[in-house]
Amino acid sequence: MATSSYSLHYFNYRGRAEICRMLFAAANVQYQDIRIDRSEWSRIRNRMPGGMMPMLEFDNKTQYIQSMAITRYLSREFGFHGNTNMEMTRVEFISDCFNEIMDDYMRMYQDSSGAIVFKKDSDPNVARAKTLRFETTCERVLPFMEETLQRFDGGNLFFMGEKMTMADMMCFCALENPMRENPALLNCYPKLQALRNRVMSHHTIAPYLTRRGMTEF
Ligand SMILES: N[C@@H](CCC(=O)N[C@@H](CS)C(=O)NCC(=O)O)C(=O)O
Repeated sequence: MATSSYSLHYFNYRGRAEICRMLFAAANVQYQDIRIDRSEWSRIRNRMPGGMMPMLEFDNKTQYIQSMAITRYLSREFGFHGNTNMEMTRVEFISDCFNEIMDDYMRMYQDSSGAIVFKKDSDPNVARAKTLRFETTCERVLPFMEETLQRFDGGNLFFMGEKMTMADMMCFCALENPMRENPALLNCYPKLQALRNRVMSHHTIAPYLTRRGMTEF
């Protein structure tokens, strides 16, 4: 188990940082959850590696960015990854599939420079093109994920069987906002729907979901 002290830097949103917060909760590991106000961001951006967040800082010295790199790191540290190279590849391809949905969802709320503005583009053609891209990704990824889950012991457990991994938590996080916008999104994917319920009621995640503050994104 890691002995580092961690601070996670992101906006006051769930967004791309929520998977990391869930991993900390699932592992019961303390960290500083630093939430940057949008009004402070232009002042801080130049000091942030790569000018983006989330960023995970270790022991007040080492700083890493890229949400999925951080997610994989925490999953390996805390035991929410696979045990073998093959298992890890399964966990990662599933997580990356859900991250594609996350990427295309977030893109709908970014401006032309890539900055997150948390509203859809004012040009309806641009907004429509981004929405179409997001919907196309969902139509491609979700049936494949349903099938991937089902092929493993009938899909009535987690993606890796008895043990919850980052892949299951990504299924929960990446679909949180899309499902708030379209509650019927998983109607054709009962195994994924049930999996999300298993994540939500997991003994480490349920108390976290109750105590976390809900944000729009
Ligand atoms: N691929 C990166 C994307 C990171 C990213 O786009 N972060 C956004 C917030 S979700 C950001 O920091 N944007 C800077 C800005 O809005 O100016 C990751 O997964 O971490």
